Amino acid sequence: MRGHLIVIEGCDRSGKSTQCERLVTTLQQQGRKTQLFKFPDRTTQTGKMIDSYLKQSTHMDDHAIHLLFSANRWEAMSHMTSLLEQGTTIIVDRYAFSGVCFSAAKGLDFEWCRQPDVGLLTPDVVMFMDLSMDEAEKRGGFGEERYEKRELQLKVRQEFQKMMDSSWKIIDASKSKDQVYNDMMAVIKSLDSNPGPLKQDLWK
Ligand code: DGP
Repeated sequence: MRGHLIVIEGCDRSGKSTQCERLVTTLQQQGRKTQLFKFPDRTTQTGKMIDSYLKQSTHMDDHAIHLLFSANRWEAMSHMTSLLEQGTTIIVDRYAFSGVCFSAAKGLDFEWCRQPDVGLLTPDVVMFMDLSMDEAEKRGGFGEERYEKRELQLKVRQEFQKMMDSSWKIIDASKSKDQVYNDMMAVIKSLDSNPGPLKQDLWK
């Protein structure tokens, strides 16, 4: 039986990466083959270019960097497909939804932003970690990276709200770490244990 593809989305500072790591550890301890993927994956060639852009050491046209973020996702698809088909569950820390919302928040056309990611693997579930901007800022504020600014993050939040549909699971990320973790585990437990064929038809 194939593994589940579980996508975790949210604005910066919502606790995504911490929770993703804990979920992967728990699932592995429960004896379930599980792997974490994170986008952007800063270790690949495209990822290194993205990293340098985010750290503000290089400038790039907004469209060009969007295509690079998308390429960074595409280059992981065959590896992800074979893992899922071999029964490994994958937790993904950010996916194409972040891609569209960040670039649209910068002013690029929403439909244009979706196009390069059309045909990616379709997740079995998307969890959105919801946190108000005030709460996010209380958690130590934003750092030095290019997108870590209040005004842009507010726009990203609005774009996420436009994009989400009734299939998304909204997680209240203002709760305690343990409560958030329990809510996310409950979503994972509720997934169909026999998820049917893998689909590579995002947004088709
Ligand atoms: P992280 O390593 O999770 O902090 O993500 C780095 C930043 O990149 C974060 O602010 C969100 C942003 N981001 C992720 N994917 C995309 C994308 O496809 N396009 C754009 N423009 N930004 C993205």
